[in-house]
Amino acid sequence: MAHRIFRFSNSLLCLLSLAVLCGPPSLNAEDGAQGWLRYAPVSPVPHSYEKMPAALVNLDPSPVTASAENEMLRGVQSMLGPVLRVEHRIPNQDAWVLGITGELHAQFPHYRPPALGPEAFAVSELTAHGHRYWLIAGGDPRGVLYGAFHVLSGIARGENFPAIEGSESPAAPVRWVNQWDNLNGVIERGYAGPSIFFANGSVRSDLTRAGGYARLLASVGINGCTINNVNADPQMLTPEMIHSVARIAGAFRPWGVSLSISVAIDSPQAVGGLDTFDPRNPKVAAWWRGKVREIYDAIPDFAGFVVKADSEGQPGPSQYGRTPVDAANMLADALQPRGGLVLYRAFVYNHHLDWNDLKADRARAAYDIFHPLDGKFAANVIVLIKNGPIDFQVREPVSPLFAALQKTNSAVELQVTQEYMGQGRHLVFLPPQWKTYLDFDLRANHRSTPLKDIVDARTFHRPLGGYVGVANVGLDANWMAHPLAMANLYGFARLAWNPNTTPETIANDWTRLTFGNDEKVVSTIAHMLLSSWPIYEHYTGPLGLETLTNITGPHFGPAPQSQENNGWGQWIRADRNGVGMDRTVATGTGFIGQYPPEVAAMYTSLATCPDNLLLFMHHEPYTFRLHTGKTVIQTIYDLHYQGAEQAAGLVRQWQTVHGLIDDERYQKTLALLQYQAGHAIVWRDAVDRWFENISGIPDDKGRIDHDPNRITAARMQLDGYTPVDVTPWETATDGKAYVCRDRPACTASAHLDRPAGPYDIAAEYFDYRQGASTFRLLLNHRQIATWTADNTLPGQQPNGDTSTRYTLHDVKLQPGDVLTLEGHPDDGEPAPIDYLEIVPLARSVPENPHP
Ligand code: GCV
Repeated sequence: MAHRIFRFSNSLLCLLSLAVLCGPPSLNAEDGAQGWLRYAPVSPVPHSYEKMPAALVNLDPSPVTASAENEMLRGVQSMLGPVLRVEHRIPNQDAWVLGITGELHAQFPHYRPPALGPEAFAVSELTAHGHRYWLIAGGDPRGVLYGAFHVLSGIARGENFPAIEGSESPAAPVRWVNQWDNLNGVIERGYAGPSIFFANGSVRSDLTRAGGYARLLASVGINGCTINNVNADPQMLTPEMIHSVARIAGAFRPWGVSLSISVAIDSPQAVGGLDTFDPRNPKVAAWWRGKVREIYDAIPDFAGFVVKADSEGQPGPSQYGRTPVDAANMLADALQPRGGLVLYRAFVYNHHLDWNDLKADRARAAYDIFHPLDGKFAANVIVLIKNGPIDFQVREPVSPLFAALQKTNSAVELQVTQEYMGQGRHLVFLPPQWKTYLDFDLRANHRSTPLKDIVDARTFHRPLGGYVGVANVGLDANWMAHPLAMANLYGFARLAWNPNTTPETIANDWTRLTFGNDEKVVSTIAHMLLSSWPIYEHYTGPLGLETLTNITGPHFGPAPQSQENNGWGQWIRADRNGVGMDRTVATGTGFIGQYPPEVAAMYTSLATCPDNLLLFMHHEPYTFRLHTGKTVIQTIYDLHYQGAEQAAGLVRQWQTVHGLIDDERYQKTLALLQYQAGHAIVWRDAVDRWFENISGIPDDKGRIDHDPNRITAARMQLDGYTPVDVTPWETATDGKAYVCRDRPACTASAHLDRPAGPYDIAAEYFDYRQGASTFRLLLNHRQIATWTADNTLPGQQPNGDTSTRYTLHDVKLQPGDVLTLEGHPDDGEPAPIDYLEIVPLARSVPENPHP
């Protein structure tokens, strides 16, 4: 084994490849459908590829290694030019050789591979009979496939072959994505179009996208996909549906992605004709055993069930006085003979909590319910625990349940779809957040026990563990709506494969695969990705306040008050004197006491509790000084201004890659970043107003509602526009929007008295999901801009979900100019407006809507 030089034995191929390789990088329009598997021509070609073998042999007969073989042919041709020649036995010339370790060893007796377990791979070069063979060895067919994708990814990122050599194995056996797809084709918390699996109550006839999804997943080592919503429809278990779902499993199979489904625990009653779903009832257990047999008859490699029960209105074992153990073990018993798993979600809580009870705490629920059950779950049950104790907020502490289940398999559930994180409209790269959780040392049993080691099943020596990402890709061409959001799916998979991968590596690799290897592009986009989570946290819910979004609505725009005074338990307990949940043992809900002692002590002490979780753990006066020396309230104000500025900075950074990437993805991303910059201002203003109002403490910089550049509708001359109350009030100036009703058009005009010069003019209006109002901006009665409010934001009212900014750049103004905003309502959308903002050019940032 040794030499690292490839040799194309066929000089024609070499010429062909050079022709491809020497061309300029492609800037053709791209819609993102290829994800990170673009296989764009590599230029310049790393030296080591100039002598790459021209032949390929696959020693293994399985469909999964056939995918590896086809992928190698496709990738090498697309990136480097030559069409590899397929051989059926080891040729008497240099060749790529794919196979399971034993198969390779049979051909090359002196091959000494590292011990490869299931799904592991090794890539190496071997010299035999005077030829060089590039071996992609797998511990099993999946390993071969992962090895092939590893090689192709290395080529795409411009790596030399030596850097691609080596062996890898996954950190944990369960690396699944969940889809929250409903049978009607709507995806709960999906932001990229309808389901790729279902439409109108059945499985889609065209499953091309399902196969494409499995290919993407396999390329980053994901080995399972749960195809339907955890709020499961019992219809999933009808014989017809099982038969149809088998087609999806067929689309996944060549990629080594096993199919699983979410099941409703009341299915025996809902579709099985029984009069009960009591898990201790033998009839019920027998029904599930029969159902499992039926499933395996149709899908022999079925992976198992995901269960959400006794949660948010889902039926559960508590209806019969039974526990999660009763329900999980009954299912596990049915699945066990076929090797199936039960992923039983710990997301079980009472959403009718008593807000007046200062001891009540939703964060306690998972631990309180599941900790007493430790050691009672069957060996093929995995308790699936959300990363934090609430619900995928912008920042939470790690769930203490992970440290408490020491005799039970556990897996971490992360959310790839950005439910609380901007919903495919805000750039938020989540691997840095996930890494914070995975690296967090829970100090179980006074030892180093980072979360990643617990779910990798190492800490407590469990047979099973892993990672589940709620992905929710949809039929949109680019899978996740925002062109940069696929970085989250990629990043989830990279961390599930190896949780020690750094966010920097993930950002860098994804950018290279998605946008090419231009160093300026890579450094700019990677930097944007890596800075995006803190930016979003700054302008939404910093200091452990959770996201502060509209939790009783679509979870998108700002609505801090929605956290309070209801049974959902996402309280921040803000009042005139202070803010935050007291979760201490001494005076609060006792949640902190669920952590192992060292972590509990760290969160209990104000001296050691980190600022970024302070208000999750403690109720403090607004004047409390953080470790930074600044007060809580001023920090809230300042971070919101900082975050909005930084969001505007993302636009400027993106503009520096103009011309260096394809225009289609450039323009789409630009529009989204401009929208985000505008929405960050909406967030900033709403949250800061709300806190100024409740605390009674003004911003020490006097910024809130005192922007000298703003002309609110109330101060303009109105023709037809009338005020309406906005709920929540803080999402519009003085709690009012101005709407145009019963008229074809209305106007709001302002006489400007600005020094002559160039300005950016921003119009803040409300864009409902339905209706496409048209706006015109007129300067001295001459139109200078027009746009249509045709975005599909989640709302039909003027509020923080719909407030949107349009900016016209570089307008020359003179003292005495008259600026008019004219709105034309459409289809029930009354062309609602809030204000105009006239910003001297040097200070302004571009922010247009219409992603
Ligand atoms: C699928 C949150 C989401 C729900 C989701 C639930 C869950 O409450 O808002 O849409 O339901 O989490 O994870 O089960």
